[in-house]
Amino acid sequence: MENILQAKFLKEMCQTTANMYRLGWDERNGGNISYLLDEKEVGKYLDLEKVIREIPIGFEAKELAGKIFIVTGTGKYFKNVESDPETNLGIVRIKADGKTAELLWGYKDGGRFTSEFPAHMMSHIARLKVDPDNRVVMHCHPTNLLAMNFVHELDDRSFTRSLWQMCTECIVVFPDGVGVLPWMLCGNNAIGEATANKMKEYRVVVWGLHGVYGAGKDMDETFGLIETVEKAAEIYMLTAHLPRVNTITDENLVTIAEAFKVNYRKDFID
Ligand code: 2HA
Ligand code: ZN
Repeated sequence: MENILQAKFLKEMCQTTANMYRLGWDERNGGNISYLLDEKEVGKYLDLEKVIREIPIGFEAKELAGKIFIVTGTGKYFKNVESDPETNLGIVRIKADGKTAELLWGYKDGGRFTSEFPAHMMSHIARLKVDPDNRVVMHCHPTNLLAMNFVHELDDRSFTRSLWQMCTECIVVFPDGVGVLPWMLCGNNAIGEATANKMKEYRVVVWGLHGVYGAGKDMDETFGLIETVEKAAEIYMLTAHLPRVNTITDENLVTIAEAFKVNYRKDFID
């Protein structure tokens, strides 16, 4: 067996959580990441027959039976993942019944996966139906995006338009737009179902007055997606209270979307 601390997926989890912490998106235990792994790849590092313990999931994730994820732990701080991955992360396999997860590695102090596991798993199910290459679901609390939630109406179309208008390349990075949920109680199946429902259409879902979910085919793409949304929100917050002299017009948006041949939400253009 090779040393799991050298595995690319483990290094990616460490680097990404450290980056997100550094950017101020994950204070205290804020945020969580789940990453769908390749069984053969995990098999290089772990005996897949050896289950440490079983953890109830709290809903039925039958569509994900047999799939293996590396997931941040509940109550754990992104700040600490890099220095102690085995306590702050876990590798779990969904059992055939869809109701239980088998712990293969990690959560060394007896911990378990993030309280947002239902939202993560339901989002994976929804995204895999749209894009079989989807691997990553990421949740965090980016500062400017959260600030924007307090001064902008929480509506998919108008929120997306405001973000697209803030940076020329936004419509290229998230042509599918941004879904927005109202404030909801977090950590339960209801917010998971609402998130997954938006994930049928969007790779970015704003949790009103809370944070954001992003999904993508790899860590860089998913991180870059949230980073771009947060950059746009930062420009919005830097300019919202000032007189607007110049603007990226709808005609500009269409011009760039067509030049880059992205399938943008035509119904979000005036
Ligand atoms: O796990 O961010 O939404 C901490 C959170 C919950
Ligand atoms: Zn959160």
